[in-house]
Amino acid sequence: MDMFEGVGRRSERSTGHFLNIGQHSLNGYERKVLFRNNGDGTFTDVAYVNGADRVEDGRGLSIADLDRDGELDLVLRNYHQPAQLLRNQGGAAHWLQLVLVGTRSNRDAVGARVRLRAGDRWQTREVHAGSAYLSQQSLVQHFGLGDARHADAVEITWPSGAHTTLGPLDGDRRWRVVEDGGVEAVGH
Ligand SMILES: [Ca+2]
Ligand SMILES: [Ca+2]
Repeated sequence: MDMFEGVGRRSERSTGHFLNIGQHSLNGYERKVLFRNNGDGTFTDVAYVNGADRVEDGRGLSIADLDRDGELDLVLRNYHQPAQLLRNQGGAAHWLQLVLVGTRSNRDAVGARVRLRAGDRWQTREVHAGSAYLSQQSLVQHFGLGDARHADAVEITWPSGAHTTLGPLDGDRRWRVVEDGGVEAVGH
């Protein structure tokens, strides 16, 4: 997966300006970074070319596909500065999203582990409650498929210990999967 890291330093409460504590600062006017997963164990910072290298005093971060176009967007919560929405206007890569509904497990399926294979590439995601500082990411599990139009296999391990195996599943769709139940497309 790709990673976004919000860094910043405390701004003065009344003016919103950054405090200048000179060389005593453990951080500084750091710009935020957005790491692209190169798929070979390395990452490249692509924040500048994507306009994500913000300098506000960041705190919370939520990642969700807010406009349902298959691209993950970012919501940043800043300290004494307005929140920001970084809307992803990326490329034409394929994707697949899963909404997990627990029955024997908790309804949001928090704790579930999902493995997805597209071609020879495996990806793993886990459903978390609380994903960043004072923040919650979407419970919809998003997988980038790259050039693949579908997922060959999806394996879900539910918190109850139950297993669900699916596939192939068409990409560029959101699928709803019920524990001990069926799977249905719930949107594009
Ligand atoms: Ca989006
Ligand atoms: Ca978009």
